[in-house]
Amino acid sequence: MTSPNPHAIDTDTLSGMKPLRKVVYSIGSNLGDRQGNLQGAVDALRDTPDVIVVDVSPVYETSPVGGPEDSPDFLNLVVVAETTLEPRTLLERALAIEDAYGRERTSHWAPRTLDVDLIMVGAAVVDHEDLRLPHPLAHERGFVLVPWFAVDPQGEVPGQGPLAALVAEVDDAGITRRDDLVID
Ligand code: PH2
Ligand code: MG
Ligand code: MG
Repeated sequence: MTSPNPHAIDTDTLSGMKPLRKVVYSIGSNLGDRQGNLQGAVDALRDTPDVIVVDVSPVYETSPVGGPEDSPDFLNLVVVAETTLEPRTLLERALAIEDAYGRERTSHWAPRTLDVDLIMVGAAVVDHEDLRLPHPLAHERGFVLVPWFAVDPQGEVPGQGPLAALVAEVDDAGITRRDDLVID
């Protein structure tokens, strides 16, 4: 809230504090030790300074959307966290985590050991070649919306609306919850 007093001291600025913003990641794997890769990505996010993991969704087995004809099924989950980091720092961290799990950057849709996608960072709107926020396809992807809604039923995709409404519209064929695959 803006103070009615224009001379009021902004204590947040004085103390160097940055606001905590909600950050949502979609994580997927369809190559190698899929569950191990997801666990590693979650561990790496938990180990990231200034990222506080709030919720990890259940694991879902999902049919590949796009990609080559013979693309294997994915395991997907969503991580909800709070952070003081900037979107670009969060993206760099995501790419570093992918690299640590043997991600090869061949073709855009090739099967991958690990994909860590930034879905939203607070109300941030970013439109750069390598970073778009909110993720421009998140609101129509069941493998993002279904896991996310399971842990954040009040959540929203900024500019697109509540998850509850988006999930109700999305095609959830080929999305199976795998409660036998537990991520710590
Ligand atoms: N990721 C993609 C393309 N297609 N399909 C599923 N089911 N899960 C994904 O994570 C996924 C995808 C691009 O990153
Ligand atoms: Mg992706
Ligand atoms: Mg990606």
